[in-house]
Amino acid sequence: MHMPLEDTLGLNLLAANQHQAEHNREHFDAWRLLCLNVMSSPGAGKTSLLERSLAALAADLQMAVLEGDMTTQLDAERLEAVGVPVVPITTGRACHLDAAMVSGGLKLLKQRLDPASLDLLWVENVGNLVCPAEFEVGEHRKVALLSVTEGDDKPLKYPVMFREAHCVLITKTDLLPYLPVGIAMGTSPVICRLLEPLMGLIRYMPAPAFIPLLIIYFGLDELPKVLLIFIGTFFFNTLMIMDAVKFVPRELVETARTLGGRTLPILTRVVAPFIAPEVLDTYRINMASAWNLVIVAELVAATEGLGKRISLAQRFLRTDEIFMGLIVIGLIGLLIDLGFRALMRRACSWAN
Ligand SMILES: Nc1nc2c(ncn2[C@@H]2O[C@H](COP(=O)(O)OP(=O)(O)OP(=O)(O)O)[C@@H](O)[C@H]2O)c(=O)[nH]1
Ligand SMILES: [Mg+2]
Repeated sequence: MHMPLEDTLGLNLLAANQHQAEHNREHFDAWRLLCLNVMSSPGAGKTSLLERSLAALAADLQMAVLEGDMTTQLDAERLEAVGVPVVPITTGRACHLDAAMVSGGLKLLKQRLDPASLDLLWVENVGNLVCPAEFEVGEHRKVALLSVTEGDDKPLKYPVMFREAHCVLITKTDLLPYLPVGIAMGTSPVICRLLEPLMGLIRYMPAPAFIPLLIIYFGLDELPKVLLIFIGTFFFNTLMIMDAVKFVPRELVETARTLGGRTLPILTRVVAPFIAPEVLDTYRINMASAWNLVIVAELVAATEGLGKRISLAQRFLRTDEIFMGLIVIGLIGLLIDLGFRALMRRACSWAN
């Protein structure tokens, strides 16, 4: 059910806030300063951005910060350490700064300096992707941060924030190389869209059609058969495993990362065990294709093997031998399948 803020809290609340925001804005304009409202989900890097920006701009601009936080003054202390005046605004239970709070912060700021001496006033809003977008504080520009670890679906899930923002900064891009490809594909439709068509294209090329090329390049030995099985199964397996990785709950990965897990241990101890049952099942299903491809290779070009025997039997119209060959092929396939099921039961007993 769609319940916009206006329906639940009433238009008056926003109207009163808007009125105060316009009032703040008049002050900002009178003081000829630029006010930026920096917003993001908790921990996306607002204070870090300010720490770096304040240090980099300090020589050219006079700046101050209104620092919104629900309970602590930790961020205010971090920014004070850069040598810029900071007024902490503790919002208590409110999940955003509103125009009245900013007006209160301005009064405290005025006790420390003349706002007309400022070029730039930063407002760090409370970490939240929803409420801060609804409440104007009189800012000239809204800046939204989105860190790569949050997932690229956030603009879809929190549209107001990203629609209202004049500028969106992608943060923590240094972490991108550490996101395993599979997880990146599972969480990022963009990366998925890049790789999936290539995989899909090769997957739809029938493996037996590669046999002439394999014979030309690698002869009639074992290697062309192994390569044929590889072509016929690798891409399908890869796509299935990617899908399995997509369903690894993000909370598991993020919890492991928060507890200090590095990429390789997370892959081997969180992702791998989670997808193991599905991967083994994919291998089991694909084993049938691999087995079929061995027989096809032997039918077309081999000096021995079950496929070769069937092909010889056809030449001499020995249908009984052909039936026998088919039954043996089926039985071997069934044994392999049962072997895989037994392996799954032992290796992933916890998943049953
Ligand atoms: N790797 C990496 N870590 C970052 C980056 N920016 C911030 N961090 C880290 O992310 C954590 C949160 O950063 P903050 O700057 O405190 O985030 P915030 O948005 O101010 O958080 P709240 O005020 O609590 O909403 C800190 O441990 C930072 O060191 C970045 O670009 N790369
Ligand atoms: Mg902060």
